[in-house]
Amino acid sequence: MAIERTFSIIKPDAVAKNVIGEIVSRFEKNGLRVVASKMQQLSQEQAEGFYAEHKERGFFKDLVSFMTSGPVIVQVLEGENAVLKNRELMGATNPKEAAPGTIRADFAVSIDENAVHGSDAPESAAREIAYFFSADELCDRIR
Ligand code: RTP
Ligand code: MG
Repeated sequence: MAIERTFSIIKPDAVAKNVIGEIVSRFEKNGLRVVASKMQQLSQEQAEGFYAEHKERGFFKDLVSFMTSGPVIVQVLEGENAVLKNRELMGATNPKEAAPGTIRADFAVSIDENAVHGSDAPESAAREIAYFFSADELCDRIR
């Protein structure tokens, strides 16, 4: 399996809970490496653009409002099978359905405030990374 990159957000609820380090530690302990990272307050336009695929859904307005309610950590993670690995570590979208030991099971309270985002495919990862990071903010592969 080739080395792959994925895009991650530590959402406002997890930042407010002061568990950034605990979440990053799970990435690191499971073979994912942080290759870009920044804290950012998303604007309404940024959040709407990021979640554009959901704009017709009933939860869109609440989702945008939540994602702009406080600062987030946006990150690029690198490792073998990084997209799938990150989704496994995150657990199901609804924390009530998330497997024990996953990030959402341990840190999320509801489907609306569910601690983390992770790209769902290599194609969305590339698009999402480019949405938040310029080329000079991305480190080359770290050995
Ligand atoms: P994400 O994109 O944030 O990593 O989450 P996901 O792939 O597991 O879920 P997705 O279907 O892409 O939905 C994006 C985010 O919208 C919120 N959501 N709310 N109330 C609802 O029924 C509902 N469904 C989705 C969640 O915060 C979800 O993470
Ligand atoms: Mg998604």
